[in-house]
Amino acid sequence: SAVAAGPARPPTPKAAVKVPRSIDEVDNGKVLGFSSELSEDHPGFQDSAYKQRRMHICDLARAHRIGEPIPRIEYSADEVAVWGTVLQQLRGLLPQHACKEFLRCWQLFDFRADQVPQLEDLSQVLQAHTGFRIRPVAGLLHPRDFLNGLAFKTFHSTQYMRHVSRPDYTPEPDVVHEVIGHVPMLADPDFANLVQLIGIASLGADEKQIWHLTKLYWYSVEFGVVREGDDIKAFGAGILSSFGELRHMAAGGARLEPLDVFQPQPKMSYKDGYQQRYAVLDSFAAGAEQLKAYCATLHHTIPLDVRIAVGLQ
Ligand code: HBI
Ligand code: FE
Repeated sequence: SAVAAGPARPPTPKAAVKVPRSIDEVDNGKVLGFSSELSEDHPGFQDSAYKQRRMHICDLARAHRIGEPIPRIEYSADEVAVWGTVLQQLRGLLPQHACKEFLRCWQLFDFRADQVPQLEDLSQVLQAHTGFRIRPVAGLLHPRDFLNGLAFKTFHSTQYMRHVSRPDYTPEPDVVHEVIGHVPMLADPDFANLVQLIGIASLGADEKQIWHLTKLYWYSVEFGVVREGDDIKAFGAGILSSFGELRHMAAGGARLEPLDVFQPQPKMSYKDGYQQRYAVLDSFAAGAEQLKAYCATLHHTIPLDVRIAVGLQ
């Protein structure tokens, strides 16, 4: 009866979201993507030597600790050939279709077709320009951990190569996507600031907010385009690192809509070919202003020491 049940209990509070106080507290072990077995739609599914190689590189990532240099990988001739093929193809399209920030930062890196860049070297360049660092990871990281890492100016990057049978395609992030798509942009201060703000918004965010931020990340860092006068240029890594997607963008293959971080974002599509829609920024500074305003509407509190650690006033 009501009497025997005693006074009503306050509703059980939702499990508190853990806010990491430094990058060491961001877990890089919860990987959502492919396990060692891959799956039927992965180009390396039937190639046991490939799976072993990929797992070996993933194991190195799992063993890595912040502060240690990122292990150098001796890439095989096949792996270098894949890298070289993609680099050569993209070199034909990027000068015309990548944003000016990308092209400026690209020159810092001096990529060569006969050598896969080492994450440790790239991380050093980024640290010198924007303070961003690279942390190796074994695959698609849990969105909360991935986004939290950005708050601490840490970009989690895979280090294994896509399968040699499909230089133009990968169903998961790989070192080509990270190095060509993400790394140069992270050397640009305005872009780096925007990315860090997405990360800061994720600290202590609830699951719904994490999902919204995942979509904002998708429609900006992965598939964003930016206005340059009358032109539209690519800054999203999913465009910059894909010959097909770049041509699709250049041909006006997707509709363009201004990015509005307060609006619900469209469903993301990973698998059905090229993007049907790109979100447009007027500039990275304008995108950052929007994100700051969005952060101010999030009602969770970030502990003071974390606010200081990430440079929030
Ligand atoms: N993990 N390694 C890696 N690379 C990404 O680009 C990535 C990720 N985990 C989640 C993720 N991207 C997005 O779904 C957003 O949550 C940011
Ligand atoms: Fe990516």
